Amino acid sequence: MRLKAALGALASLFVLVTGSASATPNQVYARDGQIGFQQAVTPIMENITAFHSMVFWLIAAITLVVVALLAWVMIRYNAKSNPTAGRFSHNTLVEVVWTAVPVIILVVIAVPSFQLLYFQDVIPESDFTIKATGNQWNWSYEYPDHGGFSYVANMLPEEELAPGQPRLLATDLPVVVPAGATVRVEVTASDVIHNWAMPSFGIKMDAIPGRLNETWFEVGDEDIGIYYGQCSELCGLRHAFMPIEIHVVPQDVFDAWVAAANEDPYEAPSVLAAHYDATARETRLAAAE
Ligand SMILES: [Cu+2]
Repeated sequence: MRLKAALGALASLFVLVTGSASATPNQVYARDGQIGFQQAVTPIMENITAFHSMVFWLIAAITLVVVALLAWVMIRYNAKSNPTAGRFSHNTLVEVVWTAVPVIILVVIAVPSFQLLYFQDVIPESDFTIKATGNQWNWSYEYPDHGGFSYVANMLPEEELAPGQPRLLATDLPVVVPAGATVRVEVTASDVIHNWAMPSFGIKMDAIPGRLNETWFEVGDEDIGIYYGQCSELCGLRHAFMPIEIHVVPQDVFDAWVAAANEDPYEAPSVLAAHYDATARETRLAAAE
């Protein structure tokens, strides 16, 4: 925690010294050398992270107990320190304990595990729906509640990346959603099985031809930014090159983007670029004052 605060202070110092805040909004993807999950920005991912931490400490405790028992047996009961072995073969109390304790531990894990499973599975009342279709090898998206426009999102080749855009993760046409909205996602595929996965949202949903899977997410105002995911089901030659890019933007930017997308979805990203430019200018002005 203290390290995090120190790093935060260092980052703001850097901004002060160089006089420029980052022109691009918060971008979330796995960094080199990163340990642990990506930043959790939905209730589902926050719950997954908490559940993971709980199980992690349980595993750590069990491992320590087993190592201690092994060490005790090896030191105390080896042939040298215990030349005459005991002749008993049962101990009812020990047997009851080593049966009951694992059962209790499993129940302790199962209860929150099922809670989490149902929390992910039951879609709350949503504000709108997005349909994601996996194709060999890109994703197409449809906004049925916003006029029904649709588009195909392809990975940006390395030579077309703008400064700051991550390699193998950025797409030419991102998914755009407003902050604070509960979004239902319908996931399917047109050819083979793909998987629509977004680590920060806690989503990993199979995209299966002829079948409609659904999932949901909600990202709050405090987590406006750009999130990256990848197809997570081995789907063929270019499986590694069909990433998912989601922009969580303020409602007014989303509305402007929807209006533009209804005209021509392939021109709509210019609305986002204009928004980011304006935000960057405001940040620069604020820094200069
Ligand atoms: Cu795929």
